[in-house]
Order: sequence, then C-alpha cells, then structure tokens
Amino acid sequence: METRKDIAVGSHIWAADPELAFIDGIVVNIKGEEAEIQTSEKTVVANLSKIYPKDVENPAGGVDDMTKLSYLHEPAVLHNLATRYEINEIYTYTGNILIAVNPFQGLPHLYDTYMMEKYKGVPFGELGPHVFAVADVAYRAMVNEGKSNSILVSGESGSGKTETTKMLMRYLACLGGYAAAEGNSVEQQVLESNPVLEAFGNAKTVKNNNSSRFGKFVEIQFDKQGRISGAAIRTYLLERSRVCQISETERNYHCFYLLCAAPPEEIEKYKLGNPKSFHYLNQSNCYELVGVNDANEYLATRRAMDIVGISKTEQDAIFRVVAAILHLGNIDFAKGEEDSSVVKDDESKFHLNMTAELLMCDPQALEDALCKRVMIAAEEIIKRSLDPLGATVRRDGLAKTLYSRLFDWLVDKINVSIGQDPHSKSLIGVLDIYGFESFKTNSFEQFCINFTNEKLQQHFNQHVFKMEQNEYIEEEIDWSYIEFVDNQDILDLIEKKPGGIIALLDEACMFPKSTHETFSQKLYQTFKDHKRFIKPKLARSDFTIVHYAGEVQYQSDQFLDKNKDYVVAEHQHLLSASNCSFVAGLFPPLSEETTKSSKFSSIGSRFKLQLQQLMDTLNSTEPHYIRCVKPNTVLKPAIFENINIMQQLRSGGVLEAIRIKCAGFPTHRTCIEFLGRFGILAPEVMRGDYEEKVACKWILEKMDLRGYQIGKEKIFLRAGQMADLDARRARVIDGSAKVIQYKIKSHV
Ligand code: AOV
Ligand code: MG
Repeated sequence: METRKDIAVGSHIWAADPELAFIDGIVVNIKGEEAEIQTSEKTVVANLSKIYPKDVENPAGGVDDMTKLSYLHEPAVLHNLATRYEINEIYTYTGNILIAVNPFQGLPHLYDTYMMEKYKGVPFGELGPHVFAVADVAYRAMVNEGKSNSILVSGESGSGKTETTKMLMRYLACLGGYAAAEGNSVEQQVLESNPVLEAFGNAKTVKNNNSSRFGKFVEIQFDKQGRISGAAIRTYLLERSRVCQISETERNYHCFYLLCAAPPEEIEKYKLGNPKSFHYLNQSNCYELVGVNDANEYLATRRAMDIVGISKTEQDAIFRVVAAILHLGNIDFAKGEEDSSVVKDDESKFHLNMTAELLMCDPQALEDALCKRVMIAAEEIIKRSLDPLGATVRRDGLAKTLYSRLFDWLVDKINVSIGQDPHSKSLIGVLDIYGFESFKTNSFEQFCINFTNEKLQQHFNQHVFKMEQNEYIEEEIDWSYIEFVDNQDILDLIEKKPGGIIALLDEACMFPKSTHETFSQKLYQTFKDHKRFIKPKLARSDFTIVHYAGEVQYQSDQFLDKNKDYVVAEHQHLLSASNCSFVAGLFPPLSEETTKSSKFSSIGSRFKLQLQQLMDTLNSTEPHYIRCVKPNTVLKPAIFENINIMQQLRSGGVLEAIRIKCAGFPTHRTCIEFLGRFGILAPEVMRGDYEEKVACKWILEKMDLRGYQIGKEKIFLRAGQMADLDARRARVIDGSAKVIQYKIKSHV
C-alpha cells in the first residue's frame, strides 16, 4: 500500500476512537503503516488508513456549510456540527441539504415573525442556514419557474421532523396566505390540521413524547399569484397495534387521554373516568406527559376540529367512537359451555352495553360478533363459538379496525373541507415520514418503514449526484468518470415482481397452509446468494436485510398476519347496521365480489403502490432535503452524543451525500481563494504577472497533482489533494520559520 502523502510527523489529525468516534491529536511518529499520535490526554497508535487530516485553520464557530470544510470527511463533519450545536446554531448546510440538530429546548427567537420577515425573498445561502430559507427557496422556485417543489424531512424518531414540518408549513402559509372573504382561510385550515392529526395519530413512545405513528405527505397547492388555493394530505400506514397494546412507559394515542380529561358533562355522557380503569390504557404506568395538560389539549383539539370544518355533530360522533373503543377493551370473556366463551361478569356486561350504546348497535349482536364465528361452507351457514382467547383477539381486532377507519375518516374529512384546487399547476409537497428503524425485534412495520427509507434514499442519492453534476457542467469540467453505487439491489430484493420479498409474502398469505416458517424457508431458498440477504445463524425464521443504513434482523412470525387486511365479516355487518350514520359510514357495504372472493387484500402490496405513487409525485417536483438529527437519547438540550450522531448521519444519507461528493471533486475553491492559500508554494508564479487560472495551473503542476479540474472560476480538487497541498504548505511555513529563527540566532 502506498504510504499517505497527506500525513507526516507533525500533522494535526483525527483518529478513530471507540468512545468519542474520533479524537484529535498530532502525529509524533510513523512506523510503516502505524502512526503514533499524541492527544491531549494520551498517546495512541493508529493505522494510517484510519486517520484523517485535521484543518487547523477552521474558524472557531465552525462553518455554516459543510462544503466549506477543507477536508470533507466524517470527523470534520461531526466536529463542525458539535461546534455549532454548542452555541445553539442548530442548522448547517451540506450544499443545499439542511441538517437540523434538535435543540430540545425552545428557541423562540429562531422562529418568530421577525425571523420569517427576514428570510422572505433572500437568496439561499445569504443568511444563516434555516428551515425558512429552504421553504423560501422552494416557494420562489415554484413562483418563478411554475414548477412544483417538495421538501423531504427525514430523521430518526424524536429528531424533530414534525416540528420542522410545522415550521415549514407556517412559513409557507405566511408567504402564500391572504385574508379569506369569509370563514377560515385555507392556510389556517392547513395549519390546524396538524393538531387534529397529532391528537389521533401521535403517542408517547420511549423515543419521543409526541411520536407520529403515521407517515404524512402534505401537498399545498398554489394559484398563479402564488397564493395557497388548496391542499391535500396523504397519510401512510398508521400503527394499528398501539390501540390495544402498549409497552411500559409508552402511551396509547393522545386522544384517549384527552377525552378522559374532558369537561364533566362529557365524561358523564361517555361514562368515562380515570384512564387507569381502562385496559387499553392501563397496560403501561404512564398516563401523563410532562408539560402537557390533557384537559386543555382536549379543548384545543376541539377548536382545531372546528377550524378544519368538522361539525359539532361529527365531533360528538368521533369522540363517541373513541369512548366506545375504551369500553370495548374492558369486555372480558370467560369459558362457556364446551369451547365457547361468554361475557365474563357484570362489569364486562356493563362495558358491553356501553360499547353498544355508544356505537348505536344491538348489544346482543355485538356479543355475537365478538364470541362467534360465522362459517360459510357450501351453501350452509354455520355459527361456531370462539374460546375466550379467540374472542379477545376478535375484540382487539374490532378496536383496531374501528380506530384506523376513524383515522382515515378524519384525513378524508380534512381533505374535503380544505378542498383541492383543480386549477393549481404548482404545489409544494412536505414529507414528514418515519426514519430508518432498527430495534431488538423488528416486525412487518419496521420492514415497511425501512423499505420506505430505501426508496427515499435512492431518490436522495440520485438527486445529490445530479446536483453535483450540474455544478460540474456549469463550470464546464469533465465529470464523465464519476460513478456511484446505488441501492437498487436492495429495492429489487424487497419489491421486485415477481420474486421479491413482498411478492413472496403475498403468495404465502394466499396459500392456506403457509406458516411464517414456510415463508422464511422460501426466502432462504430464493435469496441464498443475494448479497443483501442473510439467513442469520441459529435463526429458524428470522431474516436479515443489509440495508444501506445497516443490517436489520426481522422476526417473520407476524408478517403473514400483519400483511392481511380484512375486516371480519361479522364486524362489518354489525357496524354497517349501526343507527348512528357516522359509525355506519365508517363501514360502507362491501360489493358482492369482495364478500365472496376469498382473496385477501395485501397491506404490503398496497403500501408498495402508495409509495410508488409518492415517488412519482416526488419525481415530478424539485426536491429539497432536510435531515433531522437527534443529538441524544435522553431528550435533553446541550448533550451531543458523537457515536449516536455518526450513526444517524450515516443512515440519514448525509455521509452518503458526502461520499458522492468525494467520488467526484469534494473540494471546490475559487481561483482567488486558492491562490490566497497556496500561492506560497510557488512564489515565482506569484511574482509573475499571470492570469489567475494560469497561476493556479502552474502551482498544481509544480505540486505534481493529477486528476484535478479547473473550471471557469473554480478549482476542483480530488479527495485528499487539499490535505496534500496543506501538508506542503505547512512544511514551507515551518521551513521559513526555521530560517527566520536561524537568522535571528546568527544575529545574536
Ligand atoms: P419526530 O417527528 O422526528 O419524531 P418531533 O418533531 O416530534 O420528532 O420532535 C420531538 C421533540 O423534540 C418535540 O416534541 C420538541 O420537544 C423537540 N423539538 C424538535 N424540534 C425542535 C425545535 N426546532 N425547537 C425546539 N424543540 C424541538 V417521530 O414523529 O417519533 O419519528 O415517529
Ligand atoms: Mg413526528
């Protein structure tokens, strides 16, 4: 291996460190491939391939754009973010990608109206990095070029995506808003859709006290004058299991607690009480959120519902369904005759009656729908009893179905009420979607979420690559030999038709004898040579996908169940017959065909389709990226966990973007900057009266560098060349210092 030209004894460097990710020091000795490094605390030895040159001329407060870093590598990026975070500079650009580090504290001046005014119409990059700048550039591009734009916000749970999205929407509403002639303005409705959706789609998790449990794409439509004229909200994959199952320290969806804190007359009407008395809430010991008053939130949600156009009658029906779900969860079953089950005791009977009353359906029919299964076998209808466990599963199934239908209803209603502008030619889409997830156990939800992230990552890579190329084209330099590896192979593994994992899962779901084990066997067989697929040692049905952001091991045991979307026929009959038109409306009658066909509807395939539609929309827009970073796992301000953040930069594609840059010409400098820094390497050139570009060329040739490019105004250097030049520059400066010392000494 070639020894490194850019590292020598005396070089300031970063070395990999297991605790801090990287530590800085000075090389004091080099032996073969090993360097001895003096840090402020200790001496360490590191392989030359694991050390990175450190820019000692970096400004004290860091740089507001990573591309201004002399050395674009992991430690420099991390150090720059840390330096800025320390002084509450939470935003940093990487070219036109905005990195936002969650401050975990209110920084009100950062988002006030003064700030909004300040960013209006100012060219990108002129003011400090900010979400408003991203929204502004998207808006201007849309107004000036009539082209749709999109802003994609990503990052792991709790990193600040939803907060960022709200700021973007607020800024866009401010730019495109105008006083409505009557009623609530479109932009007001768009903004108030957030608290409504959060009440029903957000919950406290271990990672975030206000975690969105669904993905969201808000499409804001504008008229020719650049005023907001309509909006459409699309949501993705609400987490259904939370409705009846919550882990310790987490909560169910906010709306349940809000309703339990409603004014007394409503509590009386819905026969509610302490949340501790409900099975769907008391599986976890957490009921309250620090700093949140559920009673106030209830009223605020009601007000937001008024604004988005949900009538009082509808609101009443919505909360009736929410209350019904709580009562439903309290119906327990006991063993009846033979293998049947009965409603357990008087208390359960009370809840059964309450559920029926709130849903306005017949209590006996409800009991039957929970405890019995109707089988249709050759012209004959057989009613079979379910055992208590079977009945409980049914009960939870009904709760989940009701809740997800309710959520979908809300989204539809908001869309209808805000209204779409059929004439709008340009829109700004804002995407707030779940980031890459890897837990101890990963199920179908993580599979879908990570699939989404693979899709978006591909979009991101292509975009970053294209942007890079555009700059090269503008500067008229040769870029033809730059390549990058994308993640198409992982996408094929997941979504290829036929033969991808989703297709195989659907096949398994349609074949009555399949189990998760036969499904996994099929995967092992099909992908035994796929380099993105691993059968974990010792695992019987787990499988691992090598995602772009790292390996994730999935437990396949619930994949088949979770992929099947069906409403139990008895539940369908029961609720479509409800005397409440709202409840009946949640269960529109099925067409003959769907009732008869035994074909199931695949959640995975539907999700894949939704995702494809989303990608099509995004592909027709000019994208802007915001990468949110969660600085620590304790959700507190001023704590910056290096290793954790490195992992996020890696999985969020920030480092991937940098890798793409590095594959080309990571350092761009204007000729003037270049001469200012490196003129010292060729004083004879500087003395001559050369044109700047020619002078640069002379210096680069004298230094014997290869592969760089000189554009119209900028010098483009390959990875490592800047450090190489710096090392030589340091030697020259050091040399002349010694000469001066010598002169001084000989004078004495
Ligand atoms: P997420 O959307 O990325 O997580 P949120 O946007 O809900 O994360 O942010 C989590 C919490 O961090 C918020 O409730 C705030 O307390 C705080 N926070 C985030 N951004 C800011 C900011 N700019 N200023 C002040 N505080 C902030 V999830 O929905 O869980 O993936 O599914
Ligand atoms: Mg969120």
